[in-house]
Amino acid sequence: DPIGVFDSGVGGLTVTREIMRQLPNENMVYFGDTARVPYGSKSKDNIIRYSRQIIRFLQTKQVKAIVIACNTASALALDVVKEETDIPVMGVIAPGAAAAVRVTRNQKIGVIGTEATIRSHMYSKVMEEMMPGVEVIGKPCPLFVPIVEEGFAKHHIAEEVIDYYLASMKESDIDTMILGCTHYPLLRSRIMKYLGDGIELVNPAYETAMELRKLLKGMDLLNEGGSRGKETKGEEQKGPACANGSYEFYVSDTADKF
Ligand code: DGN
Repeated sequence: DPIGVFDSGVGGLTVTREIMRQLPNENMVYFGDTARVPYGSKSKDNIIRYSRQIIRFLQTKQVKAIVIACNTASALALDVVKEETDIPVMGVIAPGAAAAVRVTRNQKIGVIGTEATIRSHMYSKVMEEMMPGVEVIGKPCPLFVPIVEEGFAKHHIAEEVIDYYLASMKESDIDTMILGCTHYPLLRSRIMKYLGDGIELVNPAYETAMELRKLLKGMDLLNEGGSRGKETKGEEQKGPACANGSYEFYVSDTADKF
C-alpha cells in the first residue's frame, strides 16, 4: 500500500523528494491543496477541516500511513486528526524539533515559518518538552513562499527579503535554525550564505523521511529491498530521486504550475 502525503500546495514536494530518496521502494499518493493555498494565513478551524477532508480522500487510495508535509497543518491540525484516524499520521514538526535539539550546543534555536506556524508556538512547545530550558526565537517569513513559487529563489530580491527577515536571527546568538516551512529548503543555500557558518540549518523534510522510515519499520510496514537514498538535506541535488516506487499526484485546482 502507498504512503499518503499532503500539503497546502506544491511545497510538500520537498518532503516527497526526501521520502523518495530515503524510502525508494515505497509508493506514494500526494495531494496538494492548490485551490486553498496558502494555509499560513488561515484559522486553525479551517486548517483542521481541510486536513480532515484530505485525509478522507487519501484513505480512499488505501494509504497505509499519512505524512502531513505542511508545517502549518502539522502545527495546527496534527494533534486533532491523529486521534481520529485509524492509520498512523505524522507531521513534520516533531522530527524537525528533534533534529534541532540534537544539533544545538548552546540551546538557542531559531524557527522560521508561516504566520500560523510561528503563532502556534508548536515548534517551541515540542522542543521545550525535549530540552527543558531551550531558548527558541520564532520569526514568520511569509514572503518566502511567493518568492519560491514565483521562481525568484535565485534572484537578488530573495537576498533582500532574507536580509529583511533574518537580520535579527543573524544578530542573535542562536546556533541552530529550523526551516519550518515546506518552501524554505529551496532557499537553503542563500539563507546559509547569509547567516554564515555559526548557524546550522535543520530541514524538517529530511528528518521527517528518516522518522517515517523508523515508524514504518517499527510497524512492519516498510518496503525494503533497495539501498537508502543519498543524503542531500536540501536543494543541492538535481534530477530525479532514483526511486522505484509508483507515484500519484492530485491537486484541488488546475495543475499547470504544479
Ligand atoms: N506548506 C506551507 C507550510 O509548510 O507551512 C507553506 C505554504 C502555505 O500554505 N503558506
